[in-house]
Amino acid sequence: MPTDPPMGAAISDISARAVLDSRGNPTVEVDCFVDGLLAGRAAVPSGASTGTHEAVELRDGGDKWMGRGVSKAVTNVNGEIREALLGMDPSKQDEIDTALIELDGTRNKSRLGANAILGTSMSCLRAAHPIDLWKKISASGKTALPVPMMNILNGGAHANSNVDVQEFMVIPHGFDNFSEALRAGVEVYHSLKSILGDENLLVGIGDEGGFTPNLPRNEEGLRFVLEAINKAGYTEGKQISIALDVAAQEFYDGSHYHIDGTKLSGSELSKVYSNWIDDYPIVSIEDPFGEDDWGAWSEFTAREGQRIQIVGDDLYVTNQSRLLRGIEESASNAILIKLNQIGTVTETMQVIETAKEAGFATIISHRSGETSDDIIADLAVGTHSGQIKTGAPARSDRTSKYNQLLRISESGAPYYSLFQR
Ligand code: 2PG
Ligand code: MG
Repeated sequence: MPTDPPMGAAISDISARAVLDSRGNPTVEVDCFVDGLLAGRAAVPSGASTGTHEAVELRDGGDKWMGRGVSKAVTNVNGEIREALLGMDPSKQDEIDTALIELDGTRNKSRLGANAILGTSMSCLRAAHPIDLWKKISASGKTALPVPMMNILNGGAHANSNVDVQEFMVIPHGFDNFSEALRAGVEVYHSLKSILGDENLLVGIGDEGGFTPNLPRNEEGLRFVLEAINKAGYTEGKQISIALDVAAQEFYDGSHYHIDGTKLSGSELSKVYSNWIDDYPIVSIEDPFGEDDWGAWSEFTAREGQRIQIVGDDLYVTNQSRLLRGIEESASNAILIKLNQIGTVTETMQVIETAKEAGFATIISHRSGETSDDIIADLAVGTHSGQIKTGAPARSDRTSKYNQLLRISESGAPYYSLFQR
């Protein structure tokens, strides 16, 4: 059984390669060796509906891999980054990440690539704590298994359908422990499959494992998910509720939102959301507006922030200065956390801390392009974040995170209490 490296241990090698992600694109995987032994390995995820303010994912361009190769990022890890980190103490995550940020020298990690930097940062974190990572990263000593947000109907950039809303999720919040909540969410997934099958709408699954029907209107997605909750034998609102990730930037032209074949202002779109909240058990909406439409966010949060969780993803891109603006302007009451939006473990932890201090809810999230790397499960528990968003219970790139949470749940870590009514 591996243990944490002894005091005074040193990084003896860093080595990267390209592996495949869940969409068949190359991504960076990094190995961190301590005192001659492989101690930590990590792979970097990749988004499709990325925010323009995210740290830069370095891709090769050109013809190979449709331009999506990562050989430059791999070379950066195996060359400059390795050189800078050799001999460092793997348990000094902040020193490692500071060295990476300084070596890159740009504001958005565009020189070495946020994929090269994050793969290294995560591999060092794992090397420092090969077992029970979730326990070791808890700064406050507080840990909690998160409530899952399970994306069972995929639209937007993750599906080949006419649905504008990117993610229709279920949150099984009315259960006493993680495994019961997960089971309930899985049962709803299967009941949605049978409902869509009966309607001849079962055409396959999207990038995050949810079903991808064509629907006459986005609201139909809400109707189907509600029906699936009931068909599985659960009470909506009390046991299981609905969360949306609208990813509205994807249908925003800079002044209007193109949804359901109509063209709406931010204010008009916010009324659509309010009607949906009136009619369906919605408890959370992510990215209801574009990434720079700050006014629409603040107006909506002022009106609905007491009723539901309003989550900034493309708005904040796990970036401290954008989050501080959001806190200042009351643009939302929650933040989505993605390691690769900012590019190091330390900066991610700082953003989580800042969000919590401001009373924001925090949700640790996967990307639509994933690998079987399950580090976000440990991150969610160890930071006491409360919620994790990691797709449908389908395909190993999504279930690896749920399965790691099941393993952690055996240790008796407490379960987060969310939206208990
Ligand atoms: C999102 C994510 C993950 P992507 O918008 O929240 O679900 O999608 O990784 O494509 O940005
Ligand atoms: Mg999102």
